[in-house]
Amino acid sequence: MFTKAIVRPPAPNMIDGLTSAQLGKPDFILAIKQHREYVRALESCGLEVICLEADPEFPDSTFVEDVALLTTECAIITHPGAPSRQGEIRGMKKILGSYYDNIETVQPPGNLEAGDVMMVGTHFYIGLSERTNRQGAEQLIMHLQSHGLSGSVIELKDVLHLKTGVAYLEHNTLVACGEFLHHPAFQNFNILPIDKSESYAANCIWVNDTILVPSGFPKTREAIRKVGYHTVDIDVSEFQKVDGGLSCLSLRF
Ligand code: CIR
Repeated sequence: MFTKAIVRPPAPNMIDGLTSAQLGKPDFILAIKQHREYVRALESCGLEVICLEADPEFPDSTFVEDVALLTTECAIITHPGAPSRQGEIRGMKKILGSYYDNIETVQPPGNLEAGDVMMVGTHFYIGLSERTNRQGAEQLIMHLQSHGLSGSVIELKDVLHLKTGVAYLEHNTLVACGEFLHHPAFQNFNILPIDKSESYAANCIWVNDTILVPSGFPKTREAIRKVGYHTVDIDVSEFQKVDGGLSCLSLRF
């Protein structure tokens, strides 16, 4: 179970965040409202939400998931592969120091964004992407192992981050689309396939047995409900415009 989440509201220049989405510029005021609803949803799942200050120096800084990996044993501060995001780790050590005794860091030339890391119990799948390189993944595996955890790599083909296309919903169940549907690493899981037309909804999140699903993807929501989960729809349309999804907006621990 998670008890806490860290979030950072978007700054006005989130509209200039990195993107390949071609969905137009986000509406900042709407993004703020959606972020508030997102926080409320986390709270309604029983989490204490720690809200950092918006950081206008970094347009993508609302996507806190990418700058740290929080486990039951340790926190690992990443080294984002996107140069414009590398400064986002500033201050992270101090923030995480309030919650963790053990804090590790990924160092260059290792790159790692934790949107590429999927936790399954004590094992962590690490996507090799344009943002996460082999050195970054190897450093992470070393840190995990030193705390009694484990990791393995998955080579990505089409997606930005591993969790753009696959999400672990506990109970040995995954939602997956595209390149992950038949990936050998995932064949021992119960896979709920995501329709290609709803691929954005593959980035949903498990929060204490409630699944937060992005609004507007009814097939995915029904597939998840059908296997017994309670779901909550959250509208994150303005974050989708800058390639962000539900998982990227918080660090849950
Ligand atoms: C980026 O390209 O870095 C941001 N615009 C979106 C980051 C999304 N993060 C994630 O999927 N974990």
